[in-house]
Amino acid sequence: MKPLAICSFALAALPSLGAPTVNYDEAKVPDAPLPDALSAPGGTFKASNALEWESRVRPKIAEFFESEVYGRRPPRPERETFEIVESSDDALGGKALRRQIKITLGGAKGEKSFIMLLYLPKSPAPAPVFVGLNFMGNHATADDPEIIMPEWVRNTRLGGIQISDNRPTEKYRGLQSRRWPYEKIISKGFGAATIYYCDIYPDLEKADGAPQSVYSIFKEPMNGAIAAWSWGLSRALDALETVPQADAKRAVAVGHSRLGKTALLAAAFDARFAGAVSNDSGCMGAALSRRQFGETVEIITRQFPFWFSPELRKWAGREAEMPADQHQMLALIAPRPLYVASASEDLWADPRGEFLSLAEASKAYALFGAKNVPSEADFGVEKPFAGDVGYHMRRGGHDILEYDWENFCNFFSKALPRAR
Ligand code: GTR
Repeated sequence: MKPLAICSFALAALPSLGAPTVNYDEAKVPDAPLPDALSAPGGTFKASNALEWESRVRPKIAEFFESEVYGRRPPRPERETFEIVESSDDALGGKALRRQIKITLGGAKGEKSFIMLLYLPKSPAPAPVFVGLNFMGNHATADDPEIIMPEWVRNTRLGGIQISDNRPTEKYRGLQSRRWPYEKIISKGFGAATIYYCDIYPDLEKADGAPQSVYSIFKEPMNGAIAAWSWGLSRALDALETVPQADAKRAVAVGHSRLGKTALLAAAFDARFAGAVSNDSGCMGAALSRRQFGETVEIITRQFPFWFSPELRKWAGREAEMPADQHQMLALIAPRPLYVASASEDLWADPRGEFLSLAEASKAYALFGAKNVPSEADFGVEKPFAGDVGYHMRRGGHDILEYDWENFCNFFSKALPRAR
């Protein structure tokens, strides 16, 4: 999609407002200095080593993002059960194991269940696993007749097929397989686990799906769809911990776009994730908010207020005053391996802002001894950087494709610790 088309779609979807201008001109990026990556919000204390970072800076940054940006993630549920409801040792043409695990979560006010689809390589040792949510139902991620469909889907249009009654359709089976190249992932020695994101929190896009979300099992009121989705990734990890052929200590949170924002939050707040991938996550994902390039706090909080803490709205148009920016969100993942991917035509997500954010976050990695971190010269189309953190900008538009996965696998093959 051309940037212009993305822009006019987004603006058309906005409620009537004095149309916000979307800036795609590098010369018009405000000259707003970034908060120091190693300083606590407010700039009172700067870490000069990893211990100071962990004890005096990191918790304050985490607190900022929970209270002002995403909302607080719910606690681990009181009751959790995992049931393998379908299994094959001969999936994907004999190359993989398939497990479908029903995850049931119980809280003070009820229960929620959904299914995690998992493919694993037939390897002698437990395999590292990419864990991500999907947009259209597990069955849309592969042309595999055994994949169980969700009970409810959001009304959407895909491959010319419109859903208007919230009922899943066989016609969606495999329609998003280009985004989930399982055979490639398996051939690289990784597993892949996925859950349909609306099973966790329905993304109604024009209204808040909170009443049907996982939040409904808790007594306490909660908000923020991204926080809920990221919490869902942690529940996927709980399930993975029960699968002997999966190495849950080497699980990498992955996601595209709004689900890339989600993957970052999951890894930032759940230290069990060994790493994270942000693909085209853009505004309130990897991209620096201060640049106000492409999507801004103003636009995203008008269009999707329920994705975030209600507090975020007050920073619309005041990005330069925000006590922390997204490079500090990325820094929360240090020293675990982090990969940020952009796409050259996806200006809405601000590729340069995503890259600069990663480069700044690398200062936190350096505190832990990282030496191979990106600099300005590493920003370019299809010249992947794979050091202590990773980055690439694929040629093309807003999507997650085999080229992206190939590079994620290459990076994490080296960056993840060896199996213990
Ligand atoms: C857009 C939103 C982006 C991104 C995207 C997506 O409408 O403005 O922040 O999250 O949706 O998830 O595809």
